[in-house]
Amino acid sequence: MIVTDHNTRLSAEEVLEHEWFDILKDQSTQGETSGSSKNVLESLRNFKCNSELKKTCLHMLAKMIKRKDLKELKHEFELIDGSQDGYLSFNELKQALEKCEINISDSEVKDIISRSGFSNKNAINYTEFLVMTLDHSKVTTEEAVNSLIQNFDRENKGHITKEDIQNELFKNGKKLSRTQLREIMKMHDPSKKGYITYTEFKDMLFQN
Ligand SMILES: [Ca+2]
Repeated sequence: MIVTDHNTRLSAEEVLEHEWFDILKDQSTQGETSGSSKNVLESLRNFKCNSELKKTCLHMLAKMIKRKDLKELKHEFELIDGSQDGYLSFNELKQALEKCEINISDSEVKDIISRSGFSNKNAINYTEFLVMTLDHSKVTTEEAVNSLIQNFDRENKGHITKEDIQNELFKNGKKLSRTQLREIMKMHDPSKKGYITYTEFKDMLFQN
């Protein structure tokens, strides 16, 4: 194209046919043919969250993120979700891990799925995938956490009671048993005041 003589210069069509463009095309599709990124799969593998409250909060925070900021993770999810049904099944996950040469036993793959555990015990949905793979420090911004607190403390009491937690988790698809609720309070209200302060709530989200 930099040849000045128009008789010998390649036309735009000829340029597009040139092998140099084929190399570029190959590079741009390489990610797709080699499967999903190893670090995404490692994040799935390493995800642990013992608190049902924290897990639900991370779900709520993940839903607040703008779609355009999730392009890459959405693509990663689609690469693993071979059947394109919106769920990562045992087989799909195992296949993706094998493609990335991550050696993992069947029971560990099952364990990854059960740890995502929110809606479906046999597969991982997109929001669960986001919770497991997102950089939590980017999700738990001051602004997002304050807005989350407002969701829990709708009456603006200045703290969060177990009823607030029960109601909010229920709205987000999680029906807590009495034992689960007791465990949450035990974990996040260690001084047994009967409520969780904003500081305790933030500590829960900011700590790993
Ligand atoms: Ca699927």
